[in-house]
Amino acid sequence: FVKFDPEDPLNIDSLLTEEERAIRDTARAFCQETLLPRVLHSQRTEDFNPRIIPEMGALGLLGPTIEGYGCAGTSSVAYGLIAREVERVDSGFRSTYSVQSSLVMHPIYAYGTDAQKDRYLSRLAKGEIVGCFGLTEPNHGSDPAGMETTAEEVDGGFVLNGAKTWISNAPIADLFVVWAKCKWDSKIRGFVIEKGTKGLSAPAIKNKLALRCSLTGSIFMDNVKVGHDSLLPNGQGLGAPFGCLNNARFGISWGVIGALEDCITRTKQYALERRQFGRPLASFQLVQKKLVDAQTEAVLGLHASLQVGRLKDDGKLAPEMISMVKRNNCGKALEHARRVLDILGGNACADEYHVGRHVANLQVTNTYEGTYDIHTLILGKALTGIQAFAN
Ligand code: TGC
Ligand code: FAD
Repeated sequence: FVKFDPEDPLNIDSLLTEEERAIRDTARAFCQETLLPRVLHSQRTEDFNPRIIPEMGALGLLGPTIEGYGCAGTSSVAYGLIAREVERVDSGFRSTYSVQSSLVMHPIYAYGTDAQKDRYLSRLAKGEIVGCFGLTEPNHGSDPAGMETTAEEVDGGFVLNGAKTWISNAPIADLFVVWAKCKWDSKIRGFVIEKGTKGLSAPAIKNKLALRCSLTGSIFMDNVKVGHDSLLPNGQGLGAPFGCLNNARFGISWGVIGALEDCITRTKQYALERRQFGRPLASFQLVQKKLVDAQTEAVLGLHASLQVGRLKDDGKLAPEMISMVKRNNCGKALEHARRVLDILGGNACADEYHVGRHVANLQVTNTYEGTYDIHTLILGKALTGIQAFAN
């Protein structure tokens, strides 16, 4: 037998390439040395540090799976490993990262013209400009098909009207990827709108209970006139935004495990040091059970995401596979982060112990990009052949 390694219980290291391990180590060093020291300030003040995005860009972490345009051209697993390291520090930092990589760079790369790719991708990869992705509306979250935002063709381009809400990065975005129903054929299409366009505004949503390290805002479009070159021509229908969500949901499935792993590491250390009834907390069976249950779910979730990543890169992906790992890993991370939080006793209330912040954040990760229950229904439809979303 080999010695059991509690840091890597099922030896995921042996399933990664040398390049993936190197990328993970680079990301981990950056996140622990540069992001972690800033997290409490951002959490307390909701003050987003804009340096983070160019710092990630300088390390080649942004849009890593894209080929060309200064991007690294990595595997999907490497993208997942980066998300895990970023979210080990905070889900909000990972949100900023995911939106830029999967929800802004990906649609331009997959659905954009060569001119759009040349204009935006390398600047997004360097983090010189920041993007956001507007799908959710005040009246349409889980059912984006009902969106009310419209695009109308006019002389010289399009006019967009509507509102989006709960949009990550919107208040600092230079570039807005916005999804609208086109009046001429009722199909949903993506538009790239630059900051400063007349009629476009993106006020921040303040005083959030969670994800305080990333900025969130609304997008208001009041007769926003854009040229024909703002349309993403190579994607139409809801499948286009869902194509982006597949990538982001995949990254979230890795990221939330990073957050859970951080909760386990911190509460285990606390349990070893804190004594009650003359013994360390770690010596009590109930405390050990909480830690072991959490560790088991974290490692099973990680290996499932690894398998989905490999299938994705081999062209053998079904979107339901992503629903399965997004749903399961977010649900398990929230449940077990909440359970190990108990180990901190009264100190669970203190932000410098970090675990309570992860628990609050994980409620959001269990909600955005399709709630836990929506992914249940996606999988329920695949399992039974019957859709249960609507009449
Ligand atoms: P439905 O009829 O099932 O599908 C409509 C069309 O879309 C296609 N499709 C997909 N294509 C690619 N990948 C997928 N995963 C796809 N899922 C569906 C489908 O084939 C169909 O194509 P076509 O050609 O036949 O038209 O759609 P529906 O209206 O019944 O909706 C079903 C439902 C509930 C599953 C869907 O609307 C859904 O997933 N709702 C959740 C909404 C959501 O995830 N919103 C995310 C907003 S973005 C966000 O939260 C970013 S947070 C970022 C951060 O900060 O990290
Ligand atoms: P609703 O759709 O109103 O759902 C409310 C509840 O009803 C949920 O529990 C849901 O599961 C349940 N429900 C809904 N329909 C059904 C059904 N048919 N059967 C059973 N139960 C159902 N969106 C973006 O477009 N871009 C972003 O960058 C972005 N960032 C976000 C950042 C944060 C911090 C947050 C909180 C949200 C963000 N979102 C973003 C929005 C997010 O995707 C939505 O909140 C999410 O999709 C849920 O939509 P909703 O809030 O309208 O909830």
